[in-house]
Amino acid sequence: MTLGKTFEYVGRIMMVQLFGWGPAFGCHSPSPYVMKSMMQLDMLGVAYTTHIADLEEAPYQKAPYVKVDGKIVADSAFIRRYFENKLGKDLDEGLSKAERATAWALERMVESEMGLMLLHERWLKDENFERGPAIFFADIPEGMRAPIIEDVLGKLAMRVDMQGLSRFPESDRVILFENAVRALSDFLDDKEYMFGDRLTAVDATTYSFVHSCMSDIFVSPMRDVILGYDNLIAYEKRVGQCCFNTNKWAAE
Ligand SMILES: N[C@@H](CCC(=O)N[C@@H](CS)C(=O)NCC(=O)O)C(=O)O
Repeated sequence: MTLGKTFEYVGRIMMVQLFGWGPAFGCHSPSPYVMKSMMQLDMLGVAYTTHIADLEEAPYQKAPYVKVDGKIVADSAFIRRYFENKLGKDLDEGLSKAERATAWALERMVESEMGLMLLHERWLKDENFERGPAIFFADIPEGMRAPIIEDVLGKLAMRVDMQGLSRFPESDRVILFENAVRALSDFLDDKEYMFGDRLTAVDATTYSFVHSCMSDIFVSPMRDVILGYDNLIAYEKRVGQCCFNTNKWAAE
């Protein structure tokens, strides 16, 4: 889909293409990382077109990635960095050193703690896999589908097992998840955004993962945990209304 589709720097017009996936699983994207990059590109004033990711061309076999005049930049952290450098902008402008350190620690907590739980809940619970991720395999011919799914799920299960999360009983997984959610809620407190009345980089991460964990198409304790924190519910609604008020994947 074309959205103005260019941005200008030092007198040049550049084509920016963002690769990921559009609305799915009751979310603006099935991938919180794709949502994070969409939001950060918008915050930086970068216009882009959206395209379905081809994980074989993606340098790390992951989305999001962008193409800028054909050059690929991959990983949401590096996409942010690339455009901040290119445009001489700073998504954390106005934050002190201590606030920047806190922002980065919060971002990595959200991605590692909530991200792994999200992966566990969506992919490794059979019922949820059928409700969501199974769609990614729908185009594979039936005879080949089951072994491919088994291979993918085996690798994901190994990853979650190595980290240790799936070795805990569900009640303990929920305690860890809630620790992260409570930290976000306590930090947000009664502010509009994470660091006050202006969006900063970590809002893109926080919003995208909170929004993803609140999806009501999956059977998971994640949504119920978040529903216990009124300020996060209001934040999710507020940021969604301001930053995702159009479907940028409509033509895909
Ligand atoms: N560190 C990466 C994480 C991206 C990521 O994990 N993307 C997932 C979708 S949510 C993906 O593409 N997974 C495909 C795979 O690992 O095979 C980022 O920040 O962009």
